[in-house]
Amino acid sequence: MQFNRTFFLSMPRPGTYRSAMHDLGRVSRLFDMRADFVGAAPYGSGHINDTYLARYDLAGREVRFIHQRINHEVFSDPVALMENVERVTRHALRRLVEAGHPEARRRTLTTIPALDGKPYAFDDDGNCWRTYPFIERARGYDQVEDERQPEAAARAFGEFQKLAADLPGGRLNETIPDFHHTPRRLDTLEAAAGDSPRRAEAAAEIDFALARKHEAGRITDAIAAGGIPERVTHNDTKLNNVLLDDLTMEGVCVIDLDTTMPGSALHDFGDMVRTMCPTTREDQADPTAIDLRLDRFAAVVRGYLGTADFLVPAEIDLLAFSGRLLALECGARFLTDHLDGDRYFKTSRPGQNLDRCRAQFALVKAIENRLAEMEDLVAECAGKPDRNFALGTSGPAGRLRPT
Ligand code: ADP
Ligand code: GN1
Ligand code: MG
Repeated sequence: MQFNRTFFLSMPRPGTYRSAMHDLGRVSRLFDMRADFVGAAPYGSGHINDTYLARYDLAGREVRFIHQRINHEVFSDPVALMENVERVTRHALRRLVEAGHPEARRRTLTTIPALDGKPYAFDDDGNCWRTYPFIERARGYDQVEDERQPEAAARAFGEFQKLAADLPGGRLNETIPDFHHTPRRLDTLEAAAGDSPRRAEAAAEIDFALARKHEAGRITDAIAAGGIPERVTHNDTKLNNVLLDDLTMEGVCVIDLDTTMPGSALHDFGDMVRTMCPTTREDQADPTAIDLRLDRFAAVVRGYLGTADFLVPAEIDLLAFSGRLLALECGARFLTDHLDGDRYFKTSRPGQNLDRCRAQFALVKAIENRLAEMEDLVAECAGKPDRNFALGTSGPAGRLRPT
């Protein structure tokens, strides 16, 4: 679609505009809640959907749910998306129940049916809504606050991939085609830079990204050549997309399943490195403050390899590189959005996407400086004999520690 960027730059961001207008009491009546709606407020710091925490009264007891409007500008087919979510969550619940997990319904998202029994409902304005039970006594973190978090989160994402590996019923729908096709992301950046009024202020960042074009295809090329297998992957494994237990800091529930679809384990791992290893937050305005914590990287490797015991050597070889690639890809996406007038990612202040981009690119540089050490850490951990833990048995005794 052709559009005039100057016009878009002057428009309010669509997501913000609509958030203010949602009537959650009406949304609640689309679902078979079996409890009385009390109130709701915006919740969380996700960049894409409109998320509300809703309070209900169930015979005098407060129960909480998440109502979420799926961003249909980002996800063009919310029904196909919800078909994936339903398949993956039902499979996860079945496996957890079979394994006798005492908290099966806290360990996976489950959907509350709409009045017609479907796991989603459309409102009169054409918005697609879904409802999840609120996972209590756990939360997501925008940046690492406790050194137990990187290993626990990586372990949970590894378990999620393992659980999804034997998903019955054929290939999942692709909710966003080419989501992690880094070379195409760089092409899109180049096109956005071409006619953006914000091009000059971001010239250094545009050059930084395009100078790395030659290696952007390393993972996609390996997938195309058959060296890296397609798997069911999460594709958005940032730290705040796994809820960690308030007391134990253990990974409780992997959330944000909108991009769970065919993909590469490397993209999931790279996104973990990107969000769990830096010293600062994602939109850190001063990129010189950003560095990479190698101890956190070792923890992510331990947690992930401790559960993801299915990786082939070609995947293991590219794990460290994937962190660098995903930081580059995500930085390029933030930059593209800045050049496009902040239409994709939610922002709360002007220039936030450019700050996010600069932070990612500082991380790319930090990883480039330490890539050899990171590769050594992966090799050391991968070479250990016992990194295979069954679902739900990920206690401290089973953890790998590089010696
Ligand atoms: P987005 O795609 O916008 O990132 P998410 O699905 O990640 O949306 O949800 C946004 C935030 O809402 C999450 O980061 C998390 O804090 C919270 N959240 C979402 N679902 C649940 C849930 N079922 N229980 C508890 N918190 C949730
Ligand atoms: C978005 O939805 P959220 O906030 O968990 C984005 C990811 C980015 C991330 C950057 C569907 O994740 O791809 O890596 O922001 N999700 C989508 O923080 O584009
Ligand atoms: Mg999210």
